Amino acid sequence: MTTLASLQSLTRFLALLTATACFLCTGSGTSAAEPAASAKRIPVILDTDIGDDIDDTWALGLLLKCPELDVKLVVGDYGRPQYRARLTAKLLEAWGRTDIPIGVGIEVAGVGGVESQAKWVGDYDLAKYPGKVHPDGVQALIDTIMRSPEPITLIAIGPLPNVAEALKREPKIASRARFIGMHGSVRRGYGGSQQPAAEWNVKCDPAAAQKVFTAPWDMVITPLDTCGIVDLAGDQYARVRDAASPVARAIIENYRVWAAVRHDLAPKEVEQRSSTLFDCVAIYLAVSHDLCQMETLGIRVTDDGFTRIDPTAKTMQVATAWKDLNAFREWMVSRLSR
Ligand SMILES: [Ca+2]
Repeated sequence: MTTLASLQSLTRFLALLTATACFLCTGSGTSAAEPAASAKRIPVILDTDIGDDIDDTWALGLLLKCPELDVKLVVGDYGRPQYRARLTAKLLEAWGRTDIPIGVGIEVAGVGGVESQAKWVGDYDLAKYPGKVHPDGVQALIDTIMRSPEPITLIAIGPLPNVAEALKREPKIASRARFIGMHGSVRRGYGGSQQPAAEWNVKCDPAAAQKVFTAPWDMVITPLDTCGIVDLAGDQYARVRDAASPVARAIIENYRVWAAVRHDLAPKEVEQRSSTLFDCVAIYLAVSHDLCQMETLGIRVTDDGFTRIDPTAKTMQVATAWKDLNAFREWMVSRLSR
């Protein structure tokens, strides 16, 4: 008995020693902004309504500035498939990232508004994109997830017709991917309003959102509560506006073109601040949750596009507040401006 007790004691001591060594090696203070060179990269797919609001263009640029993430595919969602694919292709070509495949999303009838970055896209010919273009972007999304040896992180930053269609064609994708979305409005609405809203990405296609929000995958969302109050101004904005990197330059060029078409901001304002950068928070959540207050909540999508807390609904991690919004802005600016 004495020998056994000693052995158990020694085993416990060795386990403690190992745990301590692991803690010291990984470092509790490792910064999300400075990933270890040896860290394994996370395979991701971006599903985006790029070309409508300008924040998707910022988010795509930010995604490429995250060495933690390995982009396997970018698919345009919510209709206008050729416009979104051509804009994505021209950006990726400008950024020297034509190794990234592009998926052409499904057509959606009745998508209104104008193609607000069409002037920047110009006469770009998608057939000349040096990388791979998948005419059936939904199938490419399914195949990329199903063929991946490790789980894919699907980052969705627009309405969800593609993702709902993918779940319909191949429900098994939900067991082989995790979902991170810029969706919903839980306790806050637009601009920090106390009144939750039917958030655009959900409201455009509530049935698609219901399908995605009930699929059996791990889900993380940034609703308006966190993403709806993110913008850049002053010195932080100027650092991106004046940065020499191709990513920053193309983002600002597109922002100016977009603003001239949309008239959301006066030309003078465009030189002083960004619009709301909702989608950039979803990119951040693929890298880290440290700067957000995360809650595990049951979320139900209503038929009119609201996202209500409901303890009987599927649970997900929800970024409901910022622990340090300015640190997030700094994280974003340091990446975009380098
Ligand atoms: Ca978007």
